Amino acid sequence: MRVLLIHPVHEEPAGGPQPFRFINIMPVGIFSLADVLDRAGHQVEICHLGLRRALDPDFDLGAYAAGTAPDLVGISLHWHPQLHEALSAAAEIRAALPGARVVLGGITASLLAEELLTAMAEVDFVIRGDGERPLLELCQHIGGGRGLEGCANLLWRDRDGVVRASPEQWIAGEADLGAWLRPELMPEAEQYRPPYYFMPDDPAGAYSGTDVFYLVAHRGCPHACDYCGGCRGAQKILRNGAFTRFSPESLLSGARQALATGRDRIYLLADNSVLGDEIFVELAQGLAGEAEPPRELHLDVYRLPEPAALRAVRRALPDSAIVVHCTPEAGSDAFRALRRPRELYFTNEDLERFLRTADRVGVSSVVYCSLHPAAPPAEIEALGRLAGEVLARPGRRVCLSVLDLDLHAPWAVEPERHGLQEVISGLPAYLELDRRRSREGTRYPRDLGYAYPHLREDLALLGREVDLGALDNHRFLAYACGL
Ligand code: B12
Ligand code: SF4
Repeated sequence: MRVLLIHPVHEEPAGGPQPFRFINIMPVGIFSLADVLDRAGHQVEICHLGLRRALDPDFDLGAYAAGTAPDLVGISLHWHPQLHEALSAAAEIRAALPGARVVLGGITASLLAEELLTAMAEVDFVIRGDGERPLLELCQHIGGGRGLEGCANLLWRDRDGVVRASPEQWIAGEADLGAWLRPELMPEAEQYRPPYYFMPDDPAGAYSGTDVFYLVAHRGCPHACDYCGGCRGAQKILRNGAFTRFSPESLLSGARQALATGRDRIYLLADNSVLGDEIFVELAQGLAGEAEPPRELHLDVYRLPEPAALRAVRRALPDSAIVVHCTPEAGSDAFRALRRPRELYFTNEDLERFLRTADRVGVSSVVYCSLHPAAPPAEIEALGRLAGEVLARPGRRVCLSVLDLDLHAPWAVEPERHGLQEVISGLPAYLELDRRRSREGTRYPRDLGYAYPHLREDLALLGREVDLGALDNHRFLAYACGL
């Protein structure tokens, strides 16, 4: 069977108020899906729609699909800013190739599955949660060898238009995973080295410019940070709350696959509050054995790691740049205690101690903060102060962002508890948010999905405290400049 897996990106048009491309990084699991299908004998191809269009401005998805004639088209809808493009892609496929079945997957598709199937005739199926075995079973169904009820994690419309869900919720274990990278299953893989955001002046060049390869040490999350749509509440729906850890060997094999294709900046995101700091040390020590270790190793930590772990990572890879990414979110200890769960909490003093250790050991750091919609002025000032203090020493960066309202995030589920008055919910509201953005650009205060009435004042305050030019969050700057 022929399967085409499509990754749509969010495009804010050139000439619009805030032209940029976003969601350029594919879900890390997409190669795993493709690999599992390939090993089962199916013909699979991954198509990164943004990259294809950047390489060939005349690329026509419908004509391409009609030419390659896939039996099944899988569209990744992991991040909600992909909604508009994902559904446009589904419509183009349906118009060009009415016989092909269209399945959506990823976090956003999973959380909006019933609504998507009810409202969108061009979507035949949604796979909720992990996709490896369910996609394989869906291929068997299309080939005539399996009933829909027998495909795990699947939702579909029956003849009367009623949405049905298969009874089995399947959760991937480590043994079920495919490869972290299969470049030969993606024709444009060589050029797939995308940055986070970029302006569309030179899309082809921008897509080829970054060699970061992402590894995630687990699936699932037991925590509940206020803004997070992948928190334990969402994980209950996605994976029945299961937490699956990947072994250091698996992560090392992913890193090796990336290094073998010249991607020499490895980024590991790991919940070290569950897995321990050893996960970072083990990867670094494993990479030390490589003929050409990575140029950079980025470690995205859930809680601040112990100094001994930092030193061990540094010792293992003396010639690589090591960058630790940590997330205090809030500027003050008191406000942080409201935003981050207890098990991930640390004080500003802890943070400063950690950053000084990192400075001493020769490890760079990136510190992430975000503006909370209901932050009182004192908290905004504290955030500015914290950013200023972090930036006072070389080798450190601050990433300051304004967050969208993500589906099933704690502050979307219980807005009042988080000081929010108006929040959007449901497919039509997210579609409208996404569509309006693509047409008009994002305009404060209401285009993030919730009311954020004080933003102008907040930004002015922040501008006084820190040099905005020193902050590296493209999107934040784009918003700020657009005011
Ligand atoms: C790791 C991570 C990242 C990493 C790596 C992401 C990646 N490449 O996958 C980095 C740091 C790059 C990242 C970036 C962002 N992230 Co993030 N990230 C996560 C995190 C913590 C874990 C994701 C994960 O482990 N997935 C599990 C992996 C192994 O599997 P998978 O890739 O999801 O794929 C499986 C299934 O989803 C499914 N599937 C996926 N696609 C498809 C397609 C088809 C057809 C099918 C059938 C199945 C299927 O099958 C796969 C295999 O089983 C989640 C929070 C959480 N706990 O879930 C947030 C999260 C996914 N991120 C989020 C956000 C908002 C972002 C950013 C937009 C942040 C920003 N403002 O910049 C960017 C987007 C960057 C981009 N795409 O260009 C949100 C998404 C909310 C939403 N509903 O839209 C989450 C939920 C956190 C939050 N803030 O709420 N992120
Ligand atoms: S932001 Fe918090 S809730 Fe979300 S994945 Fe990370 S630790 Fe889990």
